[in-house]
Formats: sequence, structure tokens, C-alpha cells
Amino acid sequence: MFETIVYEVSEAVAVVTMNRPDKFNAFTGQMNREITEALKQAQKDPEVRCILLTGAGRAFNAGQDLGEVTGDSQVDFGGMLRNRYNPMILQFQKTEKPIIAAINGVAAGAGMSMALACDIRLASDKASFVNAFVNIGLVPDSGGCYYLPRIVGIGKALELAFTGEKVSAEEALRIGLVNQVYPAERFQEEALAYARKLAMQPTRAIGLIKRTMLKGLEMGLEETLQYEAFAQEAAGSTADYKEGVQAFLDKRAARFTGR
Ligand code: LHQ
Repeated sequence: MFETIVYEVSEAVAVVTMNRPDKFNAFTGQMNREITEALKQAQKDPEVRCILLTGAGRAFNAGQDLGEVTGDSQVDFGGMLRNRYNPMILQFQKTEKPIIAAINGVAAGAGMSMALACDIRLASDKASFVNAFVNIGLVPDSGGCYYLPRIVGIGKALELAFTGEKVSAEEALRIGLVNQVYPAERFQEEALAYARKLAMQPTRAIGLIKRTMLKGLEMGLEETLQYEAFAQEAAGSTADYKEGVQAFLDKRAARFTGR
């Protein structure tokens, strides 16, 4: 049973809702562990073919709960990251199903980093992003130094990390930080509809695309070509591949099952 998040599966989508609304869903150690566990559970469950991560109340996630860490330099920053945040962020990459961040409100600090570790970012027009680390004299963590420059480019990434200024949803869309922005009134249904659509895709191919592209970020062309050949062998042996080709030949929409 989870206490800091709500985990619900319906129509092939696992919705993970961070649930500390009075603290703007700020992270506690328990929440780090529960999000990691929820992703593992979704990965194992064959019924789940897409994961949607969102926040209860007005915020998406405001980063580390600052009530837990005083301004005291005795806090074990390295230990907190190594034991709590790093395994959580790595789990986003290890999960071979699409993960959507449905950013309903502010995403700050490690909350912003976690949104960056998701595969797709959908934002409400009331959402915003604050690379808040510098505002308290810290460095972007939880993958922020990895994903942010890869998503928006090094120039913009350094600007956001140096200034710690709030970025609106509209600006986030302009700089490629989010994929789509929807009006707040319709946000939940739009995000869910997007997730349902991805859940109907050939899930094994999606997992292989995710793994291969993320590896491709780290490899040269030759190695990537090799990995693509390996991934294609795996994708080409799925029932969804057979169905995709048959549906094309039959001139009908494919009915993928994720197998
Ligand atoms: C919060 C928080 C919060 C507790 C809002 N904690 N209550 C890793 C390793 C080790 C140590 C340190 O950290 C890390 C990773 C990190 O994430 S570092 C960065 C930590 N996060 C921040 O520095 C962000 C702090 N929050 C803010 O800058 C603002 O609250 C944002 C921009 C998120 C929202 O601003 P507003 O919309 O103006 O809302 P607010 O400031 O009024 O906050 C609303 C409530 O949420 C408020 O509580 P209250 O009881 O007064 O209504 C805040 O205290 C609470 N809250 N963030 N991180």
C-alpha cells in the first residue's frame, strides 16, 4: 500500500498521483521510494501499457521537502541523492513503457528534474517550471544536469539553472521543454486521452524505441546502428509486428495487444 502517492490502473494506463497537496507534493524519502516502487509495479504488470505521473492539488511537485532538510550543512546531500533520488530517476529510464508527466501545476527543483526524466511532458496552461536549486545555493540534481541540456540545449539549460526563474507553460512549449499545453479546465481528460492513445501502441516496440534512443544519446553512429539491428530483431518477433503488417495489407487499423 502506498501512502504518499495514489496508484490506479484503468484501461491500460497506470496513473500515479503524488499526494501531499498541502506541501506542493514535495518529496520525502518515502515518496522517493514509493514512486520507484510504483514504476517497478507498472513495469511488471502486463495490463499496464502507459504510465501517467501527476500531482494532487495545485502543484506537480516542488522538489525536496525543505522542512526535512534544515539550512544546516551537516545534511548528507550525497547520501540522500545516492540512496533516494538516483535510484528513482534511474527507474524512469529502466521502465520500458512510455511515461508521461502530466504537469498540472508548478514543477520545481527535483520535481522539475523528475518531469524531465519522463518520456513525454504534457502541461496545463497553469503549470510552470522553476529550476529552484540555485535559489537555495544548490546544483541541479536528480538528472537535471543530464536531461535539461539534452532537452532544451546547453545555452537555455544554463540560463534556467543560473537564474532559477519561473518559466510559464507557454514559454516551456516555445523552448521545447514540454510537448503539449492544454487549458487547465480540460487538462486531466486531455492528458488521460493522450495516455490511452500511447497505451494502444505496440508496447514492446515502444519500450525498445525508448531504450535504443536513450542509448543512442550515449553512443556513436556505428554502435547505434548495431543496437538498432538488435532492437529490430526483437521488435520484428512480436505479435504486434505481425498484426501491424497484416492490418496494413487488410487496409484496416491495427489492433495492438502489447505482445
Ligand atoms: C514546500 C515546498 C518544498 C516544503 C512549496 N518543501 N514545502 C536533493 C538533495 C538534498 C537536499 C536538497 O534538495 C534536493 C533536491 C531539491 O529538490 S532542491 C530544491 C527544493 N525545492 C525548492 O527549493 C522549491 C521551494 N519552493 C518554491 O520555490 C515555491 O514554493 C514554488 C516555486 C514551488 C511555488 O511557489 P508559490 O506558487 O508562490 O507557492 P508557495 O511558495 O506559497 O508554496 C505553497 C505551499 O507549499 C507553502 O506552504 P504554506 O503552508 O505556506 O501554504 C510552501 O511552504 C509549500 N512548499 N515548496 N520544497
